[in-house]
Amino acid sequence: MRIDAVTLFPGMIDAPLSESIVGRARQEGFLELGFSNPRDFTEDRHRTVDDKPYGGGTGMVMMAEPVYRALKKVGKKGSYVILLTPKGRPFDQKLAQALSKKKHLVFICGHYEGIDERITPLADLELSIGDYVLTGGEPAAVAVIDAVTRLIPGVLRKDDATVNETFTDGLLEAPHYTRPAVWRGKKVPEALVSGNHRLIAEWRRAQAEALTGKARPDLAPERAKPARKRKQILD
Ligand code: 6GU
Repeated sequence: MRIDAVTLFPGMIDAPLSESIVGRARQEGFLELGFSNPRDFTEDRHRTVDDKPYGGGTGMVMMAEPVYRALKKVGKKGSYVILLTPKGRPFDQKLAQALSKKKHLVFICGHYEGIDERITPLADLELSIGDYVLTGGEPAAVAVIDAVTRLIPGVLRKDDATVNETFTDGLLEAPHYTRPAVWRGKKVPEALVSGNHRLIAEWRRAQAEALTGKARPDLAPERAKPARKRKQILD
């Protein structure tokens, strides 16, 4: 897959995505990551990319033309263009899966108070990573690119590493343990050291349902809801 980011701060995306699994995916050619900087498409002496908002107010707004030119430079016919904004659709695992099947993604990262609204219609999707405000779209692009890249076939050494994980079946994952079997007096749960694969699978399923019902009842399937919540629905 190829991904391009339209950003004034390519280093905020390039550096974190040069480490660990995504860094390796780039080196091995599973992901080609490119950048297009609106500042490189300005023509004035100061390379101006932002201006005061019409109607007044605080902060600066990114000007449409440099962003437009930076986008034109990387956008092709089949590109899927994503505008990162806290006003966008909330990102989730389902969307990560859908995006991992695209050939070319282009992320437009706003900074300052945002981008001139006339850029919005150029995007196929407005996307947010949650209900809080970041200084710009760059950290959001990192999160989305990370979540998408690990779903590209071949990126994770064990293909089934994404089959049973958190959110894939709508549940949080069961807890994990590694050696030693007893650490500072705390034992690993009996089922996990039993060697009985059916028992282990049942234990993990039960843990996942209990944990989801407790920590995230909003995303829990009905069987994972705490008893009190289930009753409320019947009341
Ligand atoms: Cl995509 N951008 C900004 N600036 N803030 C955010 C966000 C995006 N998603 C959540 N908060």
